[in-house]
Amino acid sequence: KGRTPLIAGNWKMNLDHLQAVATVQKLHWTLKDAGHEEGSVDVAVFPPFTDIRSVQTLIDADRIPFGLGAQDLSAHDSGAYTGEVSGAFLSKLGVGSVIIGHSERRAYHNEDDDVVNAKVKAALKHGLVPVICVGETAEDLERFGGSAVPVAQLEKALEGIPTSADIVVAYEPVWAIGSGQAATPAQAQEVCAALRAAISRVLDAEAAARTRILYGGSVKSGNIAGFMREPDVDGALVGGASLVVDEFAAIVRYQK
Ligand code: G2H
Repeated sequence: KGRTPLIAGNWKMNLDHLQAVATVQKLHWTLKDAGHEEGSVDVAVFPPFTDIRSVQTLIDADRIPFGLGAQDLSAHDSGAYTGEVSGAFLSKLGVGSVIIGHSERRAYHNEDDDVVNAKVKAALKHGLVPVICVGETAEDLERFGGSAVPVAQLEKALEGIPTSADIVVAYEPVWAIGSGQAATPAQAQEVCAALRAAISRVLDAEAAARTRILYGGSVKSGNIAGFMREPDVDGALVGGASLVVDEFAAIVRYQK
């Protein structure tokens, strides 16, 4: 594929800053002890905001080769937005990427495609790689098939961004999230290929070829290899299974 695989752990609202430090340390040593080759697969963790400073300090001190991301950011740079966190603050803390438009934010915080587009622009402005989440509900799947809704969401998310933008896309069918019922590799491939075609249309062919598209939704060590064999699936966004170090390490080592 020519794209380095990316295994990303979305911790959601789990693990306080002390648990976060212990988890990252344990993950690092578990991978090292297993002889995991650094650089063969990119690993990134997305802890809650309150953990970020502690995790960044640890990663820096121990030279741990993990990417560090946030789970959301404000569309604004600063100002009277109580409770919001600016991308400027995140990048100052050494954060490299940020999840945008996760279905839980769309469902519980009314984030629509316009908000997602504004947040993607804010992330890029502050040097953060947006991990743009798209996906259809069970009802969408029934009515429109798998690809239509995620493709429309992605087209809107990418509106007005430069073709050179460094982005990641995560395809997460809502019906597969936290449900234990993952998509099949063939279903994931079909939608990821449609998403890559959308990137080519909205940005350009070069952007489509270099952008990593992840599958997310009940990924575990037992099903990761099947997804990774698909030509347009470049990695995974892992929720529940990222909280269990041995399980997440096994996902990172899916080639073994
Ligand atoms: C989908 C995924 C992580 P889980 O939300 O973004 O979670 O792996 O628990 O289905």
